[in-house]
Amino acid sequence: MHRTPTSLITALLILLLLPIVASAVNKPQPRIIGGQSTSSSAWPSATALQIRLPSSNTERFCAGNLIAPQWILTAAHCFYDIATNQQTVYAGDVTAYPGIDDLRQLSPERGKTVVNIYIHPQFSGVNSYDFDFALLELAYPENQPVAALASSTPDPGEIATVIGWGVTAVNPATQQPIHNSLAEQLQEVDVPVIDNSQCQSAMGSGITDNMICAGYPQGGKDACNGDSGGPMLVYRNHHFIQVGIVSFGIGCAQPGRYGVYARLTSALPWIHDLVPQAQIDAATVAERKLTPPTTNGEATPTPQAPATALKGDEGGAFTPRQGGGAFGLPMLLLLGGLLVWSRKLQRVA
Ligand code: 4AZ
Repeated sequence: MHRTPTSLITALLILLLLPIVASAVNKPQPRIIGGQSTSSSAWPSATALQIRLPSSNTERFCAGNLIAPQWILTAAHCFYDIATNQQTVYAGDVTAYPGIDDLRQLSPERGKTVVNIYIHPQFSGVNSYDFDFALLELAYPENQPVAALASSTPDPGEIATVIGWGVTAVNPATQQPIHNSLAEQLQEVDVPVIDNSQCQSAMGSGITDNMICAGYPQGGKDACNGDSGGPMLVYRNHHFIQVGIVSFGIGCAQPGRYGVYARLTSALPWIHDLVPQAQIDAATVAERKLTPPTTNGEATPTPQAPATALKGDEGGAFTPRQGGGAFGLPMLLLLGGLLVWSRKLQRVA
């Protein structure tokens, strides 16, 4: 009778166990503003924007989201000068990096040319941030998955996920953002949506119907400087869809203050006019994850198959937000089976 040597089975078991051990070691580390590292396989439409500020010849980073092959949705204030309240940044000053998650990988080959910046006609400027919407038109279409936009606004209490490369730490003494703590790896954070009248009590009467507030009364989780323009998303019908855009705040993650986001439903007619192919609540949306968020920010592993495979999905990896979730059970069953089998073989030998 043919026998499998025990050493071969041991080697096989080690090979199978390695990914489980590695995923435990590589668990995302919580940041001070309360987020965790994530990847472009989870958020394929996330876009980094490198913006040259012509007045000072310095740079600013914003985020954006690819909503059609040639269109990025972001915040209008990214292209404004705070001192003069004027648009000072134009298409030639912006390089877009769609589909990137690690800013250490910015390279000229990955940078995409922006040919037009459209600012929402009702944008009120950087003193009040009403209608903080901008659309960037790329020179060429991208073929990675695009995000869908929500046709309805999120409910107070609903958990929203926010992503970006902004500041990850605030100075505990001054509550000021620590500017050299910009993230290299894309970050995500889950925050509950706050009712607008409650937000006005905390943030003042400048909170308009075209804004959404989110955060915890005790602070600790928030978007911050550099996250501007990035998407706020909610999980509906097995997909994440965009409901807002990171806009402004009073400091970051402070108790009694909330992060403020541009409310996407206020801009849908304008977006539809410029980008008729933008997906609204689309079943084909490619922005998806294996696990929906829960109120404490931890994952509940409920794997979902993509509704439709899209161009660019071939061979794509969809990672669970925490290591091991979807991988665990089948692998444990397989390992158990192998152990029983190897014991049997040893007894026979
Ligand atoms: C900013 O300046 C910024 N805490 C974005 C979001 C928040 C604060 C500042 C919200 O990009």
